[in-house]
Amino acid sequence: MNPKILIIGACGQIGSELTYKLRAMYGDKNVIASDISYSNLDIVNSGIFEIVDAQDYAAVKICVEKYRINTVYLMAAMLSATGEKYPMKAWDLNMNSLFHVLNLAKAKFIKKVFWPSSIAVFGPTTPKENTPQFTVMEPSTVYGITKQVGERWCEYYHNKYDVDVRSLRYPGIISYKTLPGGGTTDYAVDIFHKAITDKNYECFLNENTELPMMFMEDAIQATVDIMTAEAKSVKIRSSYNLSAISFTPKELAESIRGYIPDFKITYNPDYRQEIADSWPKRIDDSFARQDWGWQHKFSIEDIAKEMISQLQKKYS
Ligand code: AKB
Repeated sequence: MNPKILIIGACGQIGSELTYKLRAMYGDKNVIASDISYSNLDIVNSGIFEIVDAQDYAAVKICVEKYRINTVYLMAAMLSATGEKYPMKAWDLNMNSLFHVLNLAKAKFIKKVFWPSSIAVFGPTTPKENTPQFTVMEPSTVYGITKQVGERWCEYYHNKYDVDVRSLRYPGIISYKTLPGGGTTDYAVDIFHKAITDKNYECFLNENTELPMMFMEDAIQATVDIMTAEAKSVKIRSSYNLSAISFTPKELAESIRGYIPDFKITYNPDYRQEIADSWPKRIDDSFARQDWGWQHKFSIEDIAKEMISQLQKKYS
């Protein structure tokens, strides 16, 4: 099957980089970017772009039919921190959009779906070290609840209706092209911008909060790998644990000081601390490594080097 792809939520942090990567792989005409607004002009101007509200089933279906789409990457979501401010909006967006895409696949309008889950599916009662693939999952955020429920529905649609849906539990993703928005792990991107512009950063998590993180290039590679793997290799149809590195704000600040020696960090934890405290520190992703060959490339040192050199160019 030659992929004809629709990316929903293409203006966001991961959606935008996925758009560039998939266009490089499959050609501009075969990758349609869409979002609810023109919030990222680089993406809007980079190829075919459609305004699509992920919560509007008819709008998604019209776009799928117009371009004869066979593969959907559903990247639209409200993340953990914003979700706590708008619980019902987070529930509606995260669940309605998933059902629309799963139902389009059930009705055979599309053949393959990618839907991101998150480390937010885990909660305070989950083991925090080497969190297993199959373990206690009692998420304490609305975002985490939507991701956990979404995983159950993905597996259900796969088992009952033969829907080819594939999913990853993303950790915090670090990138320089598009800013993240509304997440608890966003500090790990903001810190680089502020290190370059102000040499100073006030962190909303405390210094020893260890969380799983990953460089964007690794996250995109994992997404491409799972989507191009043979169907029989993708044995888990809820969502795969996915891991690269883990660090604390203090450790990240130390890496940044390797390039910006006078960088200073202060700590002023807010409501996001409780969210971070409910998540694992390190994830065991051996199923992803065994089933479809996942391997990460970027260490914390690689990330600091790449982020600083790219952002120095951007701000110069
Ligand atoms: C968030 O912080 O909400 C996201 C996530 C870990 O899914 N980056």
